[in-house]
Amino acid sequence: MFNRRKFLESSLLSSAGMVFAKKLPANNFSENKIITGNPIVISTWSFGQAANAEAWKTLNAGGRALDAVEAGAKIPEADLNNHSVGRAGYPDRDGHVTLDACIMDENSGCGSVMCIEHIAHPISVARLVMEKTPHVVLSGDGALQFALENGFKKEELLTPESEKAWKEWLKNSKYKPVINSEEKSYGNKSTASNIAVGENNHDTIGIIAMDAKGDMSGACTTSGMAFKMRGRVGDSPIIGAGLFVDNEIGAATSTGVGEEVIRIVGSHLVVEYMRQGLSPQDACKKTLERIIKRNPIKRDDLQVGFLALNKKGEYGAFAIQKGFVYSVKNKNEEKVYASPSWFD
Ligand code: SD4
Repeated sequence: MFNRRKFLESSLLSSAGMVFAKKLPANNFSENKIITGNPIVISTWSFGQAANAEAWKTLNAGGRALDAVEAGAKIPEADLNNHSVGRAGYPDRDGHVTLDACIMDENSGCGSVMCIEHIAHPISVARLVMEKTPHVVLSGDGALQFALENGFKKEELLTPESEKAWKEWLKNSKYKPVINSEEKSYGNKSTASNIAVGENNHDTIGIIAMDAKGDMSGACTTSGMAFKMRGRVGDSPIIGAGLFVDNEIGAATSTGVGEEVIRIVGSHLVVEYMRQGLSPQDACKKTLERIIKRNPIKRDDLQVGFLALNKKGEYGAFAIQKGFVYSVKNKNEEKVYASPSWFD
C-alpha cells in the first residue's frame, strides 16, 4: 500500500533529488546557465530533439515562439516511425486514426482540434481554428470540414505497419495503457516494430518555446491512446489540461494517461503553482501530488509527466514513473534530460 507516510517519505526523498532516473543526467537548476531573454525550446520525450531542432531555426532567426512550436510539432506528426503522433499513429479499436492537437500563443489565443481524421498536421488546423474562427475547439467531422475548406488534403493516415499492429491487437482486444512506450522505441534506438503490439500505445509531443522577445507559446499533438474507444479524446487538445501558456508566468504541457490529467486540469495547475513562486520542477511535482492522491498505489500502467518553462527561462519536469525524458534546446545546450519521478 502506498500510504500517507510513505507518500511523505517519497516526497522528501524526491525533494532531496534521490528519485532521479539513472541513465540520463537529471536537470539541476544550479547547473543550468539560463540567460533571461534568450530563446529556448523544450519538448516531451527524446523524439522532441528533432522537433526542437526544427523550432530552433525559427527561434534562432528571431522568429515568433508560435511559429517555432508549430514547426516543431509537425516533425513527429510526419514521422512514420512515431506511432503516437500524427500520420502512422495507432488507430482506435475500430481502425480509425483520430488525432488531437492544440496550440496557445503569448496573447492567450488558443485553438484546438479533437478527434480529427485524415489530416496529417492537426497542429496547423488547431492554429487556424485559433486565428480564423470565433471558436477555440473544433471536433470530428466539423474539424475535418474546416481543414478541407482551408486547403488541407484528405489523406489516409493508417499505414500498413499501424494496420498490422491494430489487427494483432484485435486478437486479444485488451486495452491497457503502457507507460513510456514511444520512448522505449526512440530512447533505445530500436524500431517501433520491436515493441510488442499493444505496448507502444501512447506518448505525445508537447512543445513549449520562448522567443528572443521573451514571448511564449506552446503546442501539443497526439494520436492519443492506441486502440482507444471510438470518439475518445485525451488531455492533449484540451487547453489547461494538455497545455497551458500564460505569457506573464510560464507554460506547461503533459504526457501520459490523459484521463488523469483532465481530472485535475494539470497544465493549468502547473502554471498556477509557478505563479505562486514554485520552480517549474516543483510545480510539476506538486501538480502530480493531486493524481497520486487519487491513485495512492503504484500502478505500472499509470504514467503522467509534466514539463514546464517559466519566464526566466528555467525549465523542469516531474513524472509519476521513472522513464519520462524531455528535450531542451537553447544557445547553451542541446540535451535530453531524465525527469525525476515519484516512483522508481
Ligand atoms: C492522451 N496524453 O491521449 C495523451 C497520450 C500521451 O503519453 O501523452 N501519452 O491521453
